[in-house]
Amino acid sequence: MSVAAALAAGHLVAGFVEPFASPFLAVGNTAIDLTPHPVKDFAIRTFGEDDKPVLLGGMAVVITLVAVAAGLLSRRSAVPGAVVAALLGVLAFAAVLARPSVGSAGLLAPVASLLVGVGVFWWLHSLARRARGARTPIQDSAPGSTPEGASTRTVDWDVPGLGRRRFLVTSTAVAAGAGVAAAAGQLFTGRVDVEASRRSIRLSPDSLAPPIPAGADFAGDGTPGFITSNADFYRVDTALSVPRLRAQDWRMRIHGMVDRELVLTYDDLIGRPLVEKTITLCCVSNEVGGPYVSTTNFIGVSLRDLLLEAGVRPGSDQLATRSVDGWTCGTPVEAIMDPNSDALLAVGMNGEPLPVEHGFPVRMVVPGLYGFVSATKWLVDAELTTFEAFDPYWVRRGWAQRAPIKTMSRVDRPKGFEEVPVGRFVAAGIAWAQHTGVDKVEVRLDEGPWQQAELSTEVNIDTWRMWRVELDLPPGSHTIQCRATDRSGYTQTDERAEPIPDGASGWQSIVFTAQA
Ligand SMILES: Nc1nc2c(c(=O)[nH]1)N[C@H]1C(S)=C(S)[C@@H](COP(=O)(O)O)O[C@H]1N2
Ligand SMILES: [Mo]
Repeated sequence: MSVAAALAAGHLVAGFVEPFASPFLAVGNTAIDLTPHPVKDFAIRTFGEDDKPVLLGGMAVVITLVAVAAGLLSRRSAVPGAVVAALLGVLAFAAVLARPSVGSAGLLAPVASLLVGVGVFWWLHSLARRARGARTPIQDSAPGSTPEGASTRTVDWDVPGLGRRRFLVTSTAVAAGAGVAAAAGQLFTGRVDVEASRRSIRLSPDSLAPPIPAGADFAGDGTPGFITSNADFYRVDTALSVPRLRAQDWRMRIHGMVDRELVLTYDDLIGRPLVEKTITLCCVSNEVGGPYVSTTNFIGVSLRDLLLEAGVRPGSDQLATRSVDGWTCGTPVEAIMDPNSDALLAVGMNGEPLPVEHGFPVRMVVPGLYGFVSATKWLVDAELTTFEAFDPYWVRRGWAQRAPIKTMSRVDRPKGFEEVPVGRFVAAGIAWAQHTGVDKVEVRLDEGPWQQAELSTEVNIDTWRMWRVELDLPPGSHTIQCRATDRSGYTQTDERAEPIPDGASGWQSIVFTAQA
């Protein structure tokens, strides 16, 4: 009970001072940062976008078990329980301290947790002891005689007594209070009305992306629609609580190896020429055949123009960017300065301001590079530096410094183990080779000859392209495979690689059955 009160108190105080200082979330975030990569990968694979609720739920279970164990240990003396409450408090303090984005006011939250935890525990414990050990004098001697003369009996747990009732009432009240405090903390965390800030923004790009031509997808044959809706766009990040940054509070500094530092406000940014570009974004954690690839119309400002204005000093080869929650990313300067690159500081997706979980108010996008080296969400800082001098978040955890998206293709129809009718069957899927362009996709059935698939109308070389092919299926079990060739003449390798360090490779194989 006291641990719940402690966490709730911390969450409440954090709600007031700094959302990222919530001890519960800080422990969760630190757990994410310290998780060895294979485990994190497993979590993303197994739980997909539910990985965060699963983590928080798991933490709640572990904390409850620790609290129950401490309670059992404390039946005789308050010391073990108080020590556990204090240790949890110190752990929370350390976790909050380890968050790169929490200011000193934020430290109030775990301190509140620690004090409330130990205090409430001590208080409830003394009530419980009084309840159990209450000595009821039995009036077998005259009133006024000395207590030593009175025989006593102990009121046990199973004897309803005033003390016990008081203990139960008090701990129930503490539980209810903890619930209210946690809810209030959640409410105050949400007090920064980021949705109102989003709603007040109207983006009118100076140049629109060309309309998506009919024939850009084969959705009727099982591919995704060409443009992914904002709600369906894949989401990958390390943020347990989505950062809430209002556009009017947003500032970004471009500094480091530059001739002139720039500080931008949101109004400065959207006052510049706004362009709309259709771009396919992809995550390095995407397995062969995986879902972490989506396409949208990003609206933003040319990052190249901004860097030209700041003046990149010779020798700087990495742009290190940082999000408001402390995540970092390193992007090759040459990929941004390439005159054909559509590297953006993006403010919108599909005509709307960025959804909060996709980086509102401002994120980065560089076509052709995996998201972890290019797509910083909730962006607040950009420093021109070198690959030699700075390792960002994922590089410190064993991932590649440079990570261009690998030429890849995926089968969307048939699904694995699907049963389809024999005879004429249209298989379909997608392929991507951002910034190079897809030249052809080939498909083979049961390791037979490669057959060239029909490609959808190309939108631009930074987006995915759909394919479909007509097959004649004999009855029985089949395997279908696909491979893409890009405009550089490179054909997707069949060599299998794990996502770490620089992206998965290999041909997808789908096993399915044709039935008469
Ligand atoms: N602040 C922040 N930005 C981030 C990340 C993150 O963890 N934190 N993850 C990156 C990764 S790995 C990818 S693939 C893309 C995903 O962007 P999306 O969630 O909008 O699809 O965001 C990138 N930007
Ligand atoms: Mo990613």
